[in-house]
Amino acid sequence: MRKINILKPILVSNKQRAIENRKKFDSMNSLVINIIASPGAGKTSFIYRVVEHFKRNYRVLIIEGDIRGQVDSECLLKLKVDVIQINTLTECHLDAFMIAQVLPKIKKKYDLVLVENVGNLVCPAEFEIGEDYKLAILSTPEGDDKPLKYPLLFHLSKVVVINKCDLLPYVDFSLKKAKAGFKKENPKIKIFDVSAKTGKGFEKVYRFLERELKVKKKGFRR
Ligand SMILES: Nc1nc2c(ncn2[C@@H]2O[C@H](COP(=O)(O)OP(=O)(O)OP(=O)(O)O)[C@@H](O)[C@H]2O)c(=O)[nH]1
Ligand SMILES: [Mg+2]
Repeated sequence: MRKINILKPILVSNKQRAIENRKKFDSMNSLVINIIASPGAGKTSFIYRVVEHFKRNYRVLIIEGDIRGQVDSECLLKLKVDVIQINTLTECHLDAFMIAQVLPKIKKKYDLVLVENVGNLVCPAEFEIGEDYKLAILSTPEGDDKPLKYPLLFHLSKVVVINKCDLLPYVDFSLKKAKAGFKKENPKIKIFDVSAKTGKGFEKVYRFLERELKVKKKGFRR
């Protein structure tokens, strides 16, 4: 039996499309963040807090990726910002072609585009979508060994958010061990410890994103 390696060409053509998407977002000076985590880690809860904070002074768009349904979009629409839903149906990640399909729906210039990828620690890391960077979320009940077991995401992410820190007293999760794992994969990674439930730790996230938005507004590529 002959084995045909199709993953490489798929990733190459995806990368080409991601570059085109990126040009479009850059032309609008939109900061695009690809948010990746396991199912239930707190992507929507994180986005909710970030949008609630920034929507007063910045134009925000959320692109919501789910296999099916629009549960998260319905929740985020309460924030009265624009939300575009993508249902991937059989795919466990967003890809650059899916983002390209919704680009014509983007009629306004947005300062911040937050993309909630499909809940998965593996496949979304492999497919660029035209983002400025990836932001990974790991929640404490998932365990502190995840950077060692799913290294690609943490290797490629500029930022990692450790969520559900309010649960630290109840779960076996060492912040020190997790952070060492992230740094091993990516010595430059920026780490935030938060609780999207209580809001603890978000002031630092807001300050970081505020700086990022200002840089992007001046038209610098990252
Ligand atoms: N205790 C605690 N619960 C949290 C926190 N953040 C989110 N949750 C809860 O965790 C569950 C999942 O949160 P979501 O924000 O929906 O997670 P998600 O990653 O968007 O999930 P999917 O979109 O289904 O992959 C919800 O019940 C949240 O209320 C947190 O910081 N602490
Ligand atoms: Mg969600």
